Amino acid sequence: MTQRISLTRYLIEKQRGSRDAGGEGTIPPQLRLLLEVVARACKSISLAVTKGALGGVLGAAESENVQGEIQKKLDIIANEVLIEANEWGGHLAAMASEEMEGIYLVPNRYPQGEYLLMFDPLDGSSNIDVNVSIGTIFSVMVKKTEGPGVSEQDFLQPGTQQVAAGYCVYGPQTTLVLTVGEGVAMFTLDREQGSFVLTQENVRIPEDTQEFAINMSNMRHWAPPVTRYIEECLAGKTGPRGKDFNMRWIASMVADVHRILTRGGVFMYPWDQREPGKPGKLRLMYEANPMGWLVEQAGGAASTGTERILDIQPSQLHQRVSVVLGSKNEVERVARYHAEHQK
Ligand code: P6P
Repeated sequence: MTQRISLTRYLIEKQRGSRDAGGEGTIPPQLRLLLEVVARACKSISLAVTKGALGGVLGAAESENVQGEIQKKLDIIANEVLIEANEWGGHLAAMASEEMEGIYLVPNRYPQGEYLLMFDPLDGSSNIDVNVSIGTIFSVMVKKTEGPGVSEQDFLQPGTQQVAAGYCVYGPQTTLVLTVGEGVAMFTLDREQGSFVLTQENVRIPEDTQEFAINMSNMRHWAPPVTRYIEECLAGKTGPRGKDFNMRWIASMVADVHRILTRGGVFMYPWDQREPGKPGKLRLMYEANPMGWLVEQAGGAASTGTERILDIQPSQLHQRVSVVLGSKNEVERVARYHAEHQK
């Protein structure tokens, strides 16, 4: 029987090889602790999600988040689980969440560390009450400024500055997907043992695909390059692409990205003219950046259509961005169509 490698062993072996220990690895002890704590929080969230109606956790809370979206009870529960799990460990300087307006400073009663943790505690909330996969997305950076103070400015670093990123998808399996800059690994939760077990390493996204993910109901609002790309996919074998395409849209970014990491594809939530002042619907810091890095680490690409997502210099914590990510050759084609249109 092949030996089972737990998340803990995976992280310790990376830490052992870390630069701190004279190795080439990339997981200093405090980062290993952070990732184990986040994984433990995801296990708790998975338990709450799995209970569904039996746990009295479905439905809307009586509140709105910073985005003006009605919060689901599970949104708030997941946010609280992540805050409570991480605030006392001494590894964090501060946290930021889709569900909170400002940053969350580590309380003075706890030691402060150097890491900045950003998360969407429960992405895909519209799917919670209809029992469709949802997930937690997280991104880790290092506070670069000296001294004890932490501000929102400390979080506003390009996605290239991430030191770890991942998500946990709560679906038929609960699977944690993680990168620390050395490729992408997947860990499946063994509920009997209560531990995440390594089930895939060196995840690779095929450079070509015949599957696209976009919310087609927005078609009349898209910019011309997006319309051109999708219409060519729909034209199939007899069209310019010379092959048929399939479509998927789960309306849960974590589930759509997990499918793309597993079998390829292209995911698009582009700018559209419904709210022309907004660059897109998805958030840069805790959705597009972590997912973009994971996809790049698996050999894919992540673009706004006109620039690499990870190169964007953020100006606001909750800023939105247009997202095209997945199979490299498809993302490059969409970017080419944008460039041709601009000419
Ligand atoms: P729409 C979920 O609310 C989310 O932020 C992403 O997870 C998902 O990809 C997208 O919005 C779905 O948006 O407009 O299709 O409901």
